[in-house]
Formats: sequence, structure tokens, C-alpha cells
Amino acid sequence: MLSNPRTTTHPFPDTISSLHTHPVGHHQCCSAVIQIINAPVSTVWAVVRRFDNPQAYKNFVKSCHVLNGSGDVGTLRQVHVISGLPAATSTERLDILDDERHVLSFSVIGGDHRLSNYRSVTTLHPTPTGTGTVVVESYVVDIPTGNTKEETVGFVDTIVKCNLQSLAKIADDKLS
Ligand code: A9S
Repeated sequence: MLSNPRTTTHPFPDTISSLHTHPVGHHQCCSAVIQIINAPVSTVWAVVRRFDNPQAYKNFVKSCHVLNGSGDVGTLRQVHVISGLPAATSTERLDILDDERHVLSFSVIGGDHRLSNYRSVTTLHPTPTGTGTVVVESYVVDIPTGNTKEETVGFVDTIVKCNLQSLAKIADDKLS
């Protein structure tokens, strides 16, 4: 009997796997970060879905201005980052906002940083008891000239981990 190798190699349903499967060019890299949060999906989603307000949990973001759109797909934002990073601004487009499946995806389309063609997908999943949330955030990005794949993944994973740990704390605080 033939079996579907997808279902035998990992525990994620096909819909989750396909959302986190990115085409990756030879000059690009990809990775994913997983964070467990002690708050239900609805609480976490209320924070994540606000494309106009990334500074609510992203500590590297100083301010955010919506350039056009009203928080639906196609909305553009310009993010100003705190000093000390190798960047000042990033221009980003909302690609997916799915309130039923709890999926948000955005692309970096400009800015003065080194993360060209950055695109991320964030999905939320209830823990088996329903009292918690599993956040999966994957991304693909160009490897900057002069950097290795390992350096790039190390840098970006660190930022995404910081963001998701901050998200966990904020969602937790909302419960009490
Ligand atoms: O904002 C995110 O969700 C994720 C990342 C990796 C953002 C990275 C960043 O905004 C800086 C924090 C400024 C770092 C960009 C686009 C480039 C950087 O160099």
C-alpha cells in the first residue's frame, strides 16, 4: 500500500504545512519559530491581527504608519525601528489576513535594511485543551551579500523569537 509521505513524516495537518512551505531560491533561506502561549487563540489573535499596530508586541518597532488601506489585504505600513539596529524603516504589505483560520502573512517591499524579499506567515493553533495557543511563524528572506545562510537565519530567528516571547507575555497579562 502507498501512503502519503506528508502525513507520516510530521504531525502537522496538510493545511498548516502548506502555509509554512515557501519557495526558497538558492540565494535565500527560510526557517520557522514555534511559541506556546498560555492564552486562548482569540486573545492572541486580537493582538496579531492588528497590522496597523505591530508595536503592540514587536519591541524593535518604535512607530508604525499606515500608508494606505484599512487593515485588510493589500494594506501598506511603514515601520520605524528603534536605534541600534542595522535599519531605520521597513515598508510592508499585508498579504493574508484570515480571521477564521488565524493566518497572517506580510511581505517586506522596501526600506533601508538588509532583509530583502522578507516574507513571513504566522498561524495560531489551539493547544489540545483549548486554553493555550501554539504560534508558528515561518519566513523566507534573501541572504544579504557578505553574509552566510547561518548568519541570516541566526539574526532573523532571534528577532522572531523576541517578538513571539513578547507576544506570549502580553497575551498572558491580558488574562489576569
Ligand atoms: O517584523 C517582523 O515580524 C520580523 C522581522 C525579522 C523584522 C525585521 C526588521 O524589521 C528589523 C527588526 C528592523 C531588522 C527588518 C525588516 C530588518 C532588520 O534588519
